[in-house]
Amino acid sequence: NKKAFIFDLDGVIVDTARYHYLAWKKIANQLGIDFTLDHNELLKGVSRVRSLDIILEIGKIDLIQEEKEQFLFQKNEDYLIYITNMNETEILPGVHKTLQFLKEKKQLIALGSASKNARPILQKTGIIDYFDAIVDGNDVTNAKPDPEVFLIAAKSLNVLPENAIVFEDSVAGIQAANIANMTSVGIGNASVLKEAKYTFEDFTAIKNPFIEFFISK
Ligand code: B16
Ligand code: MG
Repeated sequence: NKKAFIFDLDGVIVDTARYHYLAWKKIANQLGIDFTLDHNELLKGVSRVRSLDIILEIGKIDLIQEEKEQFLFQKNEDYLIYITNMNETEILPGVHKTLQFLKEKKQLIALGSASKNARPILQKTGIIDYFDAIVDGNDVTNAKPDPEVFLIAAKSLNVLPENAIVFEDSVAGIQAANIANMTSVGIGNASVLKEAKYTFEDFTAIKNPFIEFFISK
């Protein structure tokens, strides 16, 4: 059975989750909202538009559409500055080794990210050629926890959802993978990613036998 290994981007392949956080925190502070790391968990994996709405809900603030668009624009401008000089050193530990191993085993690899900035990041970090399919925020209408992004990725590789394995750092993304009937693998804190089928601190903790287990399933 053909398998697909679907990677989220932010917080899984690269530590851009930190840049998203800094850019949103600046906006929250401008709005007088005390924005914590716990709040930030709610934003992970969620689209840009939905992220702003969550921040406004936290602060119980109503904005008119023009004001929202201004903040969305500012968020992305600040984020783009953070990612301008990204390079291969920002690939998270163990990711390269895992991608390499999957390629050696002739497995299909996809990206399933909510971000509209995914492609330039894969290019800057030099790993774009590993991916047989790239599905990102420009290709979907429904944000995670909706499974759309992962379902499109599996479909474009001609792989059934039950034969897809998703690596995710966000609660919304784990939920999306579960709803899609895929195997969810949480990357990060197991007490946050409780709904994941498996959880690992990072990719250095994922050993080859774990991957081989899915390949042979
Ligand atoms: P952008 P992922 C998500 O990427 C981030 O986790 C989330 O924090 C961000 O708001 C979203 O992308 C949209 O990103 O503003 O660049 O379009 O984790 O799904 O790779
Ligand atoms: Mg993520």
